[in-house]
Amino acid sequence: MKQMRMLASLFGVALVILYSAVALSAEQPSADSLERVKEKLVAPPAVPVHTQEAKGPPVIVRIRLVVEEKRMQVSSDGANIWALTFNGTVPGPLIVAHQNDYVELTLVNPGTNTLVHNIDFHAATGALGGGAMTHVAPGQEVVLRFKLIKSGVFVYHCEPGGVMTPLHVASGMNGAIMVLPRDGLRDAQGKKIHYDRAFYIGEQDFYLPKDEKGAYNSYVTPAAGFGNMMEVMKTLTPTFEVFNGSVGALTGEHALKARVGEKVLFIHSQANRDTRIHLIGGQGDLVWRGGSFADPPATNLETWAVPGGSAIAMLYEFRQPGTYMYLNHNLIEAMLLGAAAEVEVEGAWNEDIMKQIKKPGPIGEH
Ligand SMILES: [Cu+2]
Repeated sequence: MKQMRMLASLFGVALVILYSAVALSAEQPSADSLERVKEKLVAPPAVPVHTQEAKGPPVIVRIRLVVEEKRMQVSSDGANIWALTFNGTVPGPLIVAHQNDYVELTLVNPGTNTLVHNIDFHAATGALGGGAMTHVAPGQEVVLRFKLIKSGVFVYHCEPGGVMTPLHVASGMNGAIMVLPRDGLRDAQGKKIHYDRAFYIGEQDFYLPKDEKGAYNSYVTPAAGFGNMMEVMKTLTPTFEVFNGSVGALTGEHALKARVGEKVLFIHSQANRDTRIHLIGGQGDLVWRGGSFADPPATNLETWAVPGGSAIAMLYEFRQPGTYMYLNHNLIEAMLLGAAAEVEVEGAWNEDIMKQIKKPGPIGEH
């Protein structure tokens, strides 16, 4: 009898173990066996080489982000900052993957740095977007894998905790990830749509302390400037509001390039502060409001909001050649603080869409 009971309880234990194993494999299939693909990250506004539609089953996208604390010029009048960066640029590189892929991130904090950093992916689920699992002191690295369960464009940023979080984010430590639907993008009618090129623009608010004479301060270490920087931050008035790290980073010889007839995808992020984007001489053909690719895009918007802490995508087909301005349509921030880019578009002028009937000249009869 005693033996029977023991056998029964052993059988019960075995059943529980078997059931748990089945339940575990049914609910949480292991990603360990998936193909691992290395993604070569590039400096914005460039985007990494990618396919718009997934070419098969989900993969593990391997990326490497190296934290670089570096001095950067913000404008030609001496404004500078100890930028806290992912891979040396503000914003950090755009990551591209597809829904249901996994990201395997190696976050490296070299021993030459001075601060603890981590990363919060708005595209990740749980543990503060990975922030709770990725704190790395100088000289450490960490590897995190997370599944991309939702499609869209999302911000990532450093999030060490407390006042360090806004200090690091406002020092440039943010970027974006684009999670494409597996079968690519669709327009407002649900028809498949392809883009011919893509640009990543990260808008950044900087809060730079000055001395009594009005000259910009420079500091020996990032932390040495934090106290003064916090005083400027509390005014909620940025000293600069720039695209891709500095005034003029995307204008003049650094202007973005496109051709008439091309569909261009603009990915725009702002990790901290609301902005509103406008293309002078055009309209947003398709705007994925809030960055979600699961919702139909809005059409023909003159200006589109990018709430602080988000990224959005806008697709525009250029119909006329010339130099376009792409800017934050708080025009004070665009023209006085730096939030403007240029797009140089080549091609033939379409006189049906616009024609100068009379050149500027003396006032008379027409
Ligand atoms: Cu950081």
